[in-house]
This record gives sequence, C-alpha cells and structure tokens, in this order.
Amino acid sequence: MVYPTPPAMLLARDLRPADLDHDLPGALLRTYAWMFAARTADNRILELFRQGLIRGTVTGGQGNEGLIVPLALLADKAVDVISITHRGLGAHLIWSGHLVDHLNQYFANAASPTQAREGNVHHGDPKNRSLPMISHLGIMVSNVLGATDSQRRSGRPAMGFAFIGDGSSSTGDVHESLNLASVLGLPILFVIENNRYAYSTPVSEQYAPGLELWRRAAGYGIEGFALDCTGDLAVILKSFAAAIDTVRRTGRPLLIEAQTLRLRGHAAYDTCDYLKPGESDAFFAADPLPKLRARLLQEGHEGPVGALEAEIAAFIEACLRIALAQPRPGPAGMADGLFAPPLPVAWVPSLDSAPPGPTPRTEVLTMAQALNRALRKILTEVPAALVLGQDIATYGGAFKVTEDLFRDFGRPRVMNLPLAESASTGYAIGLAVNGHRPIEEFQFADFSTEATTQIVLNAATFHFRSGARVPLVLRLPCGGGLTFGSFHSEELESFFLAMPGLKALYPSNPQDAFNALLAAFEDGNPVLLFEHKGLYRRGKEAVTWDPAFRAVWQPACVRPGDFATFVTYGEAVHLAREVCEYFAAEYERQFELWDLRGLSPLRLDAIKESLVRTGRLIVLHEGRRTHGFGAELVARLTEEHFASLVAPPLRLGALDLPVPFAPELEAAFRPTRDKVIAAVANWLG
Ligand SMILES: Cc1ncc(C[n+]2csc(CCOP(=O)(O)OP(=O)(O)O)c2C)c(N)n1
Ligand SMILES: [Mg+2]
Repeated sequence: MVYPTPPAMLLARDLRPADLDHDLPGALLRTYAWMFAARTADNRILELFRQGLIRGTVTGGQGNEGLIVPLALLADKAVDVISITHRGLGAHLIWSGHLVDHLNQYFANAASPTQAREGNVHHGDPKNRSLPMISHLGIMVSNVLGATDSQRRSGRPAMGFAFIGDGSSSTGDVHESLNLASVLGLPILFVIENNRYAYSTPVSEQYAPGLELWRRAAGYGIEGFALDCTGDLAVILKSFAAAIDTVRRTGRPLLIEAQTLRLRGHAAYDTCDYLKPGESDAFFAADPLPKLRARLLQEGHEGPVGALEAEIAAFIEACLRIALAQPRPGPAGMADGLFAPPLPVAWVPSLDSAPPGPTPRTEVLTMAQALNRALRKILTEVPAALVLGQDIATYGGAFKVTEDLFRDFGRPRVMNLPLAESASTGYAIGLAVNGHRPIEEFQFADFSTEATTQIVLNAATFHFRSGARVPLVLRLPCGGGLTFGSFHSEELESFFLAMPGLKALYPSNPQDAFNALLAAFEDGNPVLLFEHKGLYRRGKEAVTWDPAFRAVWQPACVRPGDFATFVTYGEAVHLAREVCEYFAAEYERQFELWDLRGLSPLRLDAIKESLVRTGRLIVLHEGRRTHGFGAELVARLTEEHFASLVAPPLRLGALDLPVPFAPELEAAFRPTRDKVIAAVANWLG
C-alpha cells in the first residue's frame, strides 16, 4: 500500500538550535506546519469518534501543541528516548511513522502499530525509542530513565523526554523517578504539562494552593523552571533548545513546568460543566496556534501559511480515506503474541565460564551460592546483563546472593538502587526494552507489590501490545517459616500469575536454582524467579554445568510411585518427600512426587500421564489455599482425566490468614509435616 506523500513542510521533522539563530521565520513556519497538522488531525479524530468510527476514547492534544511540537522537533530522534502521553499526537507524528500508521492505531486496524491490541494514543515505536504508554499515569516516566540509560551505556549521546500532567505529578512513580534520575545522574528532561486540570480536578485540589510544581526540582537537587507554552513560540523554542542543550551536556535531569492548555476538556465525552463561566473562552483566547498564525501573517508569510494549511488538510483527508479502508484485525496469532521467542545465549559449557576441562567442574554449594554462581556466569558472558536492587552492591544483598559481584564487576553492571521498587522496576523495563538484560533483586518478594503495575500491567503486557521484548528477570526471595511475619514471608505466585504475560520458575534445590536463573535470563521475557528464603542455606549440594538446564521449565519426577500423584514446588518439595517416605513406610503406599519447577507456562503433560496411572491427586503448596496455585493445578490436571480419578483430589496449603509472626502461630498457619500427614491419612480414609 502506497501512502500519500506528505507535504514538503512535513518532510523535515527536525529543528536544530542553529536553525533558530539563522532562520527564525523558517523555524516558526515549520513549527506552525506541525502544530497545524497535529491540531487538524486531533480535530478530525474527535469528529470521527463522534461519528462512531473510532472506539474507546479520544483525549485530544488541542492546546498542547505549543509544548509538544517544539520539543519533538528539537529532540534528536536518532538517539533520544520519549514516552508520549495522551496529549501528544503531535509528537507521535513528528517522532516516526506515517500519518496513516497513527490513524491505523486510532481505528484499531489490523495494520496498527499495536496490531489493534491497544487503542487510541496508546502506541509508540519502541524500535525508535518511543515507549508506548499504558493508561496508568506516571508509570512510563521510569521507563524513559531506563531506556535513556541504556542508550548512554551503549555510548550514544542520548537524553530522555518524560511527560507528566499536573494530575500525574501527584503519583508516587513521578516522585520516585525524579529522585532516581537525580541519584543516578541521568539526562532526562521532565516536562510537566500543567493545563490546570486532571479530568475535572483543578490544580487547587491536586496540590496545595500557591505552590509551583517546577520548584519541586530543588528538592531533588536538579534544575527547574517554568515556561508559558501558550506564549511566544520563538521564546518557547529557544527555551526548550537551551534546556535540551543543558541536559545533554551535563547528563543531569531538568524539570520544566510548562503552562499549557486542554482546549477540548479531558476527553471526547467530557461535559466540562465543572469549568467556571468564561474559563473556556479564556483558554481559547490563549490558544498558541492562532497567535502564531497571526504573527506569521503579520510578518508577511500569508502565502506560505495558506498554502501549507491547504496542503496539510488535503493530506490528512487522503490519509483518512486510506486508513478507513484498511482491513480489520482478526484473532489469528493473538495468543502467540503474549511472549517473545527466547533469546538463547551461547553459554560457555562450564559452571564458571572457564573453558571446560575433560571432567565437568562441580562445586558443592548452597542455593544462595548456586544463584551467585549463575549471576557471575551471566555477568561474565553477557555484556548486556546487569544486576540491580537494594543493598546488592557492597553488602551483597540481604541474603548475600550477590556477594562479591560488585567487587568483581563494579558499577554500573552491579548497581544499588534507592528504596523505590516501582521506579526501579520501570527503570529495568526501560533498560530491557532498549536491549539491556537486567536482573532485578527484590529484597523480599513482599516488596514487589510496590511495583505491581510495572510488573503485571507494564512489563507483562509490553510485548503483546507493542511487539517489543522485555528480557527481565525479577528475583523474589519469598516464603515463610523463618518468623518474619506478614510482610517478609509471602508467597506471591498466584497473585502475579493471575495476570497474563509473566513467566515463572520456582526451584527447590541448588542445581535447579542455577539452571533456573540461566533459563530465566535467556527467555527474553519478564520472568519471576521465586527463591524460597528457607532454601538459601538449607544445605549444600553438588552443582555443575548442566547442558539440559532448560529442562527446568518442565516438572521433575522426584520419586516414582503408583498409588497417587503428588504435585508440589519450592520448599514444600522437601516436606512432601518426608510425607512420601512416611506413607511408604507406614502405609506401604508409594506416591509419585513431582516438583513443578516451572509455574508459568505450566507444562503438565508428564504429570497428567502420572495421574492417569495413579488415579489419585495430591497438590501441596506453602501459600494460602483459597485462590492458591493449587486451585489452578487441580483444575487443569483433573479436567482432562476426570474419568480416571478414583478419589477426589486433595488440595493442601496454608490457612486463609495473613502470615502470623510467632513461630507457634506460623506453624499453625503453614503446612507442616504432621499436618500434611494427618490430612493425607484422613483422605486415604
Ligand atoms: C494512575 C491513574 N489514575 C487515574 C487515571 C484516570 N485518568 C486518566 S487521565 C486523568 C487525568 C490526568 O490529568 P493530568 O495528569 O493533569 O493530565 P491531563 O489529562 O490534564 O493532560 C485521570 C485521572 C489514570 N489514567 N491513571
Ligand atoms: Mg492536567
């Protein structure tokens, strides 16, 4: 399909600071052309929405062009990073792609950048470092930090553009990201688009009256200033150009609070009845577009302005005709779009990256040490790999899993991060999307709930909605039994895996842990690695390079048996082994014990075969029973082979309570050897 050729004025997508000095009228004319294109496209999109030809919602950028167009023109689109918000169609048009591509997105056509899996302005162009937005405001800011840092690590003189509304300035992620950019020293231009409203909420209800948001910069130790983006475009262009130069040159963040406008209310459906009398008229009076037009006419550009307006309007209509006739999407291939294909590494076939000798090198290691060896191997063999988390550098992590890595690999490959799980995870996502391969340690799995949106809505959906991959390993020290109480003992597999797009491994021994970390790392998707704290130092076992390490995605048969199929994972494998031994000795019943290992995707074929043989199913896990992972396991295992069951399945887990603190209470809460034996004996009848 040949798309219409854009008008000559829209072929140039850049403005350089020198252009402002040498040919200011030309620069203003080009800025006007793009502002006019963005406005006209936004207006037409609104009309088409009202005609029912666009679904979802339409949040226009009308009034924001004086901010977004200059910035997008001045950015270096060959290296910089951006995440455009719901007021930034102008930036999308300038950054990359053809207008038809962007219209395809609005119409949810088959050829849309998101394959119609996302709507409205929720697209980006990750290959060109435009990171797509999700609805959750504030979340993308840290992604910009990560991708910009990735660019810089690769030696490119990049900077990032992060947009924040007056409303989203209140989110935790924005605060976390401003602090993170400052402490890491990242070249990010933070731009607050202050249009005085968040949906219907005026700024007086968003932050204390009289405050100016740009003054927050000082609190983060960065520069900041205010800029009226409804005013003189020459001033706006020069101010932005100077700010961009400062950020690129200093490598430090900078915060601009830009006064801007939201001429059409929050979205197409907004009644705007919360506006004070005359307020809307005042907005339109401040509109930068007619003001710039009047200036250009006054300066004698009537001819070019009229010509470019006619050309742009005709171009937009031609593009709309094409986009309206594009094929609709179909579901074929949708299910395969959840995960990206693996990113295999050509590993040195040895435990420690040394050339392999005639006999494979073996070390007797705890699980914590096995994980440390795997991290060391990854950092040695994959330059794009990096390890991030709290207290993981000199201290070696709360459980010493990263011990000595900082000493041997140094910063920035082994990096402490501030206490900000959400922005840290968003930063890791940004690094991953741009080609780095971060491994993030959460100090305790419990604290990953702070990053829930980043994990389950952003990272997990990224590939599905954009086609980009997010090779990210999230290490989660989990589980109880150590008298740590409710907030340091959680089992979160059901919580996270209720949402699509995450893979998960849960090893039960040192060799599997070593294998699981390598397998998770080369999967090329967001992978949760559950590490039970009780297993870190449970004992030492021989660990070696295992050419079949990817088999850790499959369940392992720990003990053969014919009477019942017993499925579990993590620390409970050890408990289950004792239970199996007890029933073999006391009841002469042999249970076939399976260690699940891979929790997502679930590979249950071998266990199903076992169940067909035994006809009896026991599922055990440490987490709570209600909505526990066992519910899914029992359902999946029995729905196909229901007829071969000779007994109802037995599902064992913890009580439906917060994890209690005292050892006596925790023992009553968790499955223990005696309780499991009693439950199984009762089930046997
Ligand atoms: C975290 C979050 N909460 C609520 C919403 C719903 N919502 C969508 S836009 C919006 C207002 C945003 O205001 P602001 O940040 O000022 O940006 P503006 O729309 O004014 O450009 C709200 C509340 C959201 N998208 N994200
Ligand atoms: Mg706002």
